Amino acid sequence: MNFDKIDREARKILRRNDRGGYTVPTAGLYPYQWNWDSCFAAWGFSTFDVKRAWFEIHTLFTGQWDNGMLPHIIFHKRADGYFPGPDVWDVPRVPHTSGISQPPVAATMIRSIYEADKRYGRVHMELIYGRLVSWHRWFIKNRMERGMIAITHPWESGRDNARDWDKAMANIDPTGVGEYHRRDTDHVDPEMRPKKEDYDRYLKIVYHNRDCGWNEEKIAKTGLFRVADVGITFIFLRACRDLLHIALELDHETAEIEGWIKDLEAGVENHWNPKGFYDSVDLKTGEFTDSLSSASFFEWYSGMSGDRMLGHLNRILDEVKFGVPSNDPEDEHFNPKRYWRGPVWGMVNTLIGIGLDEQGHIKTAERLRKETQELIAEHGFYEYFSPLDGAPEGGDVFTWTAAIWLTWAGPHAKGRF
Ligand code: 2M8
Repeated sequence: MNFDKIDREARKILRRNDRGGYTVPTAGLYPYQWNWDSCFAAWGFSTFDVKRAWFEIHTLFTGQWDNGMLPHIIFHKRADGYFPGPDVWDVPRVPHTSGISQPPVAATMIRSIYEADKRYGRVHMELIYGRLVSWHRWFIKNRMERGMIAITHPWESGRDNARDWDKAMANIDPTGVGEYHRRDTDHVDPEMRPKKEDYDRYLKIVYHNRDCGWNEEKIAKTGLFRVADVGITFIFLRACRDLLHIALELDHETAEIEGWIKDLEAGVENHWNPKGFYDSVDLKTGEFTDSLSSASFFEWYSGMSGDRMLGHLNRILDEVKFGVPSNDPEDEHFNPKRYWRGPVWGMVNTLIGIGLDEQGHIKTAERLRKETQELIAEHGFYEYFSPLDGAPEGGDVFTWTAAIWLTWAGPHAKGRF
């Protein structure tokens, strides 16, 4: 295997998906700047072009709202081929954005980019710090419930059609969404994408929240979907720890962030499903979602050290050829092809693997890293892969897959933040 060639290919993909200051996840299927994809892109760039990495971050934050929210898509310039575009979201600001957020990996990635070159990064870190804090405050003010972080749309989780949302989605009546033309299935095999019944509900929630004027208080009272996402709680807890680290480094006040960390650490307990795993909670019904997804394995990445998910992780790794599937293979709805209901995602493995490594589970972390390396080296820089045979799925020439090759999965990667 010519790993140098694959390294070069990964760098080329980041350059190729660069639209002048921001990186698209992949041409065609996702032609705009996505929040967490962009953070992974910046982290990837930081391995060979730290200036470009910071540029990505600043461009992302041009989309930040006055209330601190960092949207999940920034529509810098009009592009064909994606639905729902800026007209559907109807957010009255420039650059146009969507009206919801995404997993807050930014503080963690930015810390790493800063550490790649502190001399160059110092002034950028100072500039971006306040913006990061205001995004974190937005989560605390609008989304924290019992120490867990709520999402108001499945797209905010980044795991769009995960099993976690099935019960909550079934409670939404999709009547009235009308006709629309999905563009994703023009690019990718429909078997690998969410179903129409999911899209109807995705749109119903967007229309409702848009009719609330994207007002978080109104959405909290009348919203159709409100689930405490175990993935976001873990990711946010980790991000708060990294934000604290940055605050100390820059000599800023830390009490507020320390308070958030304490509340989140307590909140993690509310994600513990007595059936024996970390789970999301439907805040409208108070019920656990009863689904064991890959997000439950962010336990270590979040900095919690209970090893409570270790048994399930070892079991699942033995049940599939390539870990970690986005859904438990023993679940009756497990589907190795359909998006977030079974396939393996390289960036998810990265977060899980880094957490495992940090907490001393070196062998398991290495196993996961090698499996991810093999997936990419054998099949290419795809969006996701089958956990059963590694078959490539979704979009090709994918930004975050290239980024994590350079930062974690590839043989020349540092393998940590
Ligand atoms: C997927 O989500 C978008 C909506 O945000 C979509 O399917 O249209 C998810 O995998 C999400 O996590 C990701 O950020 C995005 C772009 O890669 O695609």
